[in-house]
Amino acid sequence: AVVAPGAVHVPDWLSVDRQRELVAACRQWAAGPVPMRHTRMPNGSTMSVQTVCLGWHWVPYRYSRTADDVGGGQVAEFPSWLAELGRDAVEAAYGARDESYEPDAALINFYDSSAKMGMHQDREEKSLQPVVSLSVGDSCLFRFGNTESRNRPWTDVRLESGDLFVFGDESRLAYHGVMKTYPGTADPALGLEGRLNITLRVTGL
Ligand code: MD5
Ligand code: FE
Repeated sequence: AVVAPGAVHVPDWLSVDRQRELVAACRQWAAGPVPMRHTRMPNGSTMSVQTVCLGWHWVPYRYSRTADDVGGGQVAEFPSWLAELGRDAVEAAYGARDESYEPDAALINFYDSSAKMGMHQDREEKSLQPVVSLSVGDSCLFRFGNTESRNRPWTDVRLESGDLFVFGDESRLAYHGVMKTYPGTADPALGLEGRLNITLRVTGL
């Protein structure tokens, strides 16, 4: 479904086997070299979501190669199979393959039953290439807003395990957030309590 120009929701895109593989990969990434953690905001608060990054480490509001907020370790490399999955995702959403799409950063977000993410834009990337978003585990209420402000109008979309969302073109700089998750809605076969979201980005750095 096209939610807005360049914003395409593809429900049930990942097979359960693929989702299980992603859960296993996220478990490994969460263990290090940089551990998954609650990102600290400039005002001293911490995000309710827990995050681990590949390729480039994100802290508000920049990317770095080392995780200076958690010991300065080297960020894990961005695997080539994940870039290939990103090209498959862009093709599924837009109907055309772009071999030049080369994501170089991934943010893996983990939502426990009370985690959410306020309305924000993703503007640290110097490239306006599309962002690929993959959801695994509990469903959530995702709010897709506009490019002007974090206020209305917005479209609420329930994202379920296996769903793909691609944000490009005019939607790349739209405000968006995760209002809540629906605890206990994950397929028991995933062995995951909570929600994982994997975003693939082109930093342009
Ligand atoms: C999530 N993650 O479910 C969301 C979904 C984040 C984040 O927002 O920054 O880690 S990704 C949705 C997204 C990404 C980039 C652009 C746009 C939406 N957009 O233009 O709407 O954890
Ligand atoms: Fe975002």
